[in-house]
Amino acid sequence: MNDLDQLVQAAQADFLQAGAPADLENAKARYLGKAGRVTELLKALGALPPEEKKARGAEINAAKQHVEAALNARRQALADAELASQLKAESLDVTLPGRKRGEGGLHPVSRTMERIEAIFGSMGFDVADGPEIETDWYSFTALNNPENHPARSMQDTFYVDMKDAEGRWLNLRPHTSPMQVRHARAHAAKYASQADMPEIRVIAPGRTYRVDSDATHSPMFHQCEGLWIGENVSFKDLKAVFNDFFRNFFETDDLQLRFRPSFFPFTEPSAEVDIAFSSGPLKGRWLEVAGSGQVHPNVVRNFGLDPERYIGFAFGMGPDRLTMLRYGVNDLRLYFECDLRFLSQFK
Ligand code: 2U9
Repeated sequence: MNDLDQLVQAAQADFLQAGAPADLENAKARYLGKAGRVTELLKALGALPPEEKKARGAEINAAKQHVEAALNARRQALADAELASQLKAESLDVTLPGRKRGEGGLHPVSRTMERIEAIFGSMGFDVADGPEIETDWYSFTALNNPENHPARSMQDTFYVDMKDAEGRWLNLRPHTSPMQVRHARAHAAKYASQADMPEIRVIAPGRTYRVDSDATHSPMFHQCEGLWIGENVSFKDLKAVFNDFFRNFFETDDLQLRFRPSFFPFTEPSAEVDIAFSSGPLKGRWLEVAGSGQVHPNVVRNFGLDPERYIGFAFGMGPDRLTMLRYGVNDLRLYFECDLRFLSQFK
């Protein structure tokens, strides 16, 4: 093997050793750079006698071409390896199923609230909205609760350690009645002459708070109350409203309604309302679903209306419980656990 063959072999081995483009360029300089081995050989040609120069020059050039070919081959190999590893790192399996965007849904209690609003809306009821932090007057006094009524106690009602601008203690409303008082007072105040005042027909759905927490009670729960006040509104109308409402809500006519005498400070007479289905899983059981009554004259007076002229009824129900009955939910705590296995059933 002559010196040129050895040089080509050495260059090929060096280039193969280079693991990165920068190493390869350094190796190239050792052969083809200004002071590289091939360049030195070409420079040495000048010292040869003319008759040897041509043949030796041709041999060196042939060797140089082999070195350049080895260099280019290694460059290509390194570039190919780089591309392959890049492709591997960014690999995309186009056969994988697409990622779906999760589809949300309303909470079952929100669905019930919307359902209640829609059904009462179809019967001509407005929907009232109002503050969850209330004054004593709206939560209790306006509703004919005596000063010493137990509902006012700290065992039953959450108080806020703060008074309003007029020095009245604030509480988290224990029912949605304050909204109806506000609505009724605003309604009455709008009509200077009560002669042309339209009837008050309103429901008040929303969050309510009581000091109560166990398997069937949550300190935050929902209520929907309703109020219908006019010059000639009677228990007969209340019965018709409930009949329509519960048949619509539970989507069945297989349903009986029962009124049981009861007591509330804000209504007189008062009644609890039970329903019983004549088919289905709850067949034959009386279920308490609402409270109701004829609005107490003192409460009507607190609306700013004359109780000798205006009369009507009010009712209250618990959307949390209505949701349990409608969907067969057996544990109140499921509402608050944010478990998608439960929630995704209500889409
Ligand atoms: C005004 C006057 C009277 C609302 C009424 C009830 C009877 C009642 C309970 C049912 C289930 C509360 O969520 S619950 O536990 N409610 O029994 N509520 S009458 O009476 C009113 C409302 C507003 C101005």
